[in-house]
Amino acid sequence: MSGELSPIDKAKFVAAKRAAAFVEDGMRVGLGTGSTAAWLVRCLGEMVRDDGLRIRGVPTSTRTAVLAREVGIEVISLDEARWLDITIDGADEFDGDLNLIKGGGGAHLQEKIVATASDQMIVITDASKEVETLGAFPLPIEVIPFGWQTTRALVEETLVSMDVLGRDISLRMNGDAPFITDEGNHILDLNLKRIGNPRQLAMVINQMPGVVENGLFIDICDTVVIGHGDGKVEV
Ligand code: ABF
Repeated sequence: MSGELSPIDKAKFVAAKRAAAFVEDGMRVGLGTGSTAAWLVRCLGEMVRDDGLRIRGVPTSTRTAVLAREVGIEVISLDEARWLDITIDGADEFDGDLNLIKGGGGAHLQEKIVATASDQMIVITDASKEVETLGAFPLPIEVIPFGWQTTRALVEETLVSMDVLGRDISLRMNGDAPFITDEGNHILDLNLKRIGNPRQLAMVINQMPGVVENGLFIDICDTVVIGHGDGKVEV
């Protein structure tokens, strides 16, 4: 499956392969979104096909659901599963406390619901996503389309009152039209540069009317599996 891969794909693949070893027969598994999580879904599909692994997967996006079915994983909804044994997903940034920024792929709402409903969350990543302080990657906020410009203004005012330095906020686009999430919402990307207090920021942002969910994952991730281009893996 891995063939001749570029170093970055090799790093993602080996992280996914290592994380797949955490999955045991009979588990209900949250399936993340993104290119790294796609490797995981393919690895699990191979284990289902070749090793007889029996799992039920809860995808965190439409595209992951399509891939999971394609590779032969039984797909169920979160409400059918109710609770999951494990969720494995990618991330855009992680820090030394295992706090994350997610949502670069536009799926952080479902990803956070699924990860929170799991006994454990494992993040799979390459080493480039490790940071001392979160925030170089723009923080995604999912907002409802109604009054999104008013919501953006409120987010901006709040950042000013919190003395957050970067306040560049953009509506995520898909070509000429606003990007639409699986839940029919828009995404605002906050270019903050540095998030001094991610816990506080996550709480404040989520209190605003119009905001559905932010991409900060605080105290949700239990383990990070880091893949390297030479095939080495750190857990
Ligand atoms: C998902 O996919 C997201 O939360 C994150 O934004 C993105 C990471 O993508 P990739 O693995 O392609 O870098 O995990």
